[in-house]
Amino acid sequence: TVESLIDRLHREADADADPETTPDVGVIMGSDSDLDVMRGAHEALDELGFAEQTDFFDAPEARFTYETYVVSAHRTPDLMYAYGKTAAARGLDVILAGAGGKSADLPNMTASIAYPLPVVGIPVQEKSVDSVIGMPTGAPIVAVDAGKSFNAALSAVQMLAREHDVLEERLLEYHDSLTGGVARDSRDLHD
Ligand code: RP5
Repeated sequence: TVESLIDRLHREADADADPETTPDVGVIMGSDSDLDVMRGAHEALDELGFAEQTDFFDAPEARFTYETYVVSAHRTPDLMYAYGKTAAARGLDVILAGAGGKSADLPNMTASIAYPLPVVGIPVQEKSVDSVIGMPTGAPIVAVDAGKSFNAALSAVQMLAREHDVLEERLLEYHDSLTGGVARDSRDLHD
């Protein structure tokens, strides 16, 4: 039930767990129908060596991990509030939040609730863009264009990389792999 999920989040926040073992990135979305778009965030995180952590108290081998939750601003507002409020105490460093529809309120509400933890918002559809990015002055959100969850995850890793040199190296390697691809495409055009 939603109540038991909320209780669990609070227990995890109160556990004072070793930050090395807690998820670093929280991936949340308004509905499981957003998963197709949000999978891009998983792909980027996987690409950069993150592992999915399904049990808060049982970290996988990988040093950097992410967790995934479906949290609806409108169907489960109490869960959204609990997730945002406990995020920092649960050891998260950044949240990726995606939602669709014209009332895509999960990213912007979570950004306000979790402040000052950074939230990167992903409009799942074109019509969700205004809802995600339209924040009042003083209530910030970082946001990407519709559907760009892969880039949202890269932005999140850029934030973490200020603290972790190894992530900076992985981001540079990833960038090199792209430039290599462009160079190859260009060469192929001229062959
Ligand atoms: C939003 O409403 C969700 O983020 C989703 O994109 C959209 C539709 O949700 P479902 O009706 O498919 O569950 O809150």
